[in-house]
Amino acid sequence: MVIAHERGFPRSGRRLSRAAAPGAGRKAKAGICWLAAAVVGLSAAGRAGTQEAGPKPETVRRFRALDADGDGVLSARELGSPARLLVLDTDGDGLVRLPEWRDHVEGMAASAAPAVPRAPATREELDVSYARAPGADPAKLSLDLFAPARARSAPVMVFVHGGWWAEGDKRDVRRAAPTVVAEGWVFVSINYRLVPTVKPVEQAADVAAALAWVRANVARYGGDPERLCVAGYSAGAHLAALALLDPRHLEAAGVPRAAIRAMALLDSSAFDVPALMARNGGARGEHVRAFGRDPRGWREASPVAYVRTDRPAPPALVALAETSGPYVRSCEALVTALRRAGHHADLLDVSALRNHGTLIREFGKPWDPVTAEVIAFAEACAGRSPPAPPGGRRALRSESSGVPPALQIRVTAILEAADADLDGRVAREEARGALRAAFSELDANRDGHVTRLELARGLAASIERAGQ
Ligand SMILES: [Ca+2]
Ligand SMILES: [Ca+2]
Ligand SMILES: [Ca+2]
Repeated sequence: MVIAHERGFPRSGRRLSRAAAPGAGRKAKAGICWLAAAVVGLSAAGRAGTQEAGPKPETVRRFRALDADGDGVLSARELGSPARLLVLDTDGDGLVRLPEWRDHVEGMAASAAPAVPRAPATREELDVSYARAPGADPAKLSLDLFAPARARSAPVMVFVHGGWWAEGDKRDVRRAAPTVVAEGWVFVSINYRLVPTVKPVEQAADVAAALAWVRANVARYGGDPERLCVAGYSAGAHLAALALLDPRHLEAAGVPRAAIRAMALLDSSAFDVPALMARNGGARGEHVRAFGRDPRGWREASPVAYVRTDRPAPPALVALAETSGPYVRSCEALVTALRRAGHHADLLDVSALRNHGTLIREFGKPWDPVTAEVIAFAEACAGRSPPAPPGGRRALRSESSGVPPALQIRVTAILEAADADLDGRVAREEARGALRAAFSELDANRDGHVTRLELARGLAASIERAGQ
């Protein structure tokens, strides 16, 4: 069944829940007024005169320093870039007045709640059977597909859920669909048969079979069958790596290796199965249930065992959240093996922000920095943005990933005002005024659309350049 629909219901990005904590009395009330004033100012600065206190002297001094012709307003030329005008001109009249400037310089650090963007117009196809097996539950060999409503040759992200090889469902990551679709990607979440019905090696074969279905069918939904990226979490990261690195799986499914542009592997302790099982205290009951007690089976199910110099491997982003030994050793072992064999592998340490559970609980939320990293890596590997930098180890430390909450609100407001066809992005034809002037600067991958993440990154960069 195909459902094409426009989910264009507006959702307010301006929540005041943090300030409205119960029992905080008079102080909280003042806090609500202050936050409300700051937020209203961000969206409609012309009304910022409702704030009682005047701007700080330093705010006025900086404003006047930029106002070269002394007419009391800042033009795009005086600001130095159309992107800066876009951030500051909240009433859209093409000029920045003192209240708008004041809201920006005095309000950007406000701890506003993140803005929830509207879900993009999406074409969904749910519970599609991708393979059959004797005696198998058909629901376990099925997938859900979400495509931008008017996609054309869009790259495709295929997600493999987690759950100790024995639990979990493709619906677990459904919340990621609008976020990935808004960036112009087709998003596919797959099921696979579970332990104890099958073993991990057969689960990896299921993953490869799902990839074969996607390759054969995704063009019907506007996806590009030559640009698939595979992401997985926990057991799903292990299965994705096994399906892509043991060449027998893709061969048996008839999927050319070159069609797989990237793998994003989120926090698995099982990339090196023999090391996990042999180490005293490393393996848990769930590992024994999945991998058994026979060491020969461990090696066959171990992704690192298939990494070789003379065998291609997709560029890898390995995210490490859990700081316990087995996860650290597993993620480091895979990245080290891939790099030693001459393949691209990034280790992204997200442990300052996430643990194994919160990594997936937050994944796919609109401003989740881990999701933004996965999309940026996939974009680079799919050839839609500059190539990924040489493999290295990086740590994520900031929840807002360089996009302060107040800027998130501004990005959402700009997008929703300009996005006439509700696909979650601004096409060049949709852009007006300062957005039109800044379009080329903001459309980092030059695909004719400015997405939410492109807008957020571009505007954050323009603020950083201006030293505000
Ligand atoms: Ca203005
Ligand atoms: Ca649009
Ligand atoms: Ca773009």
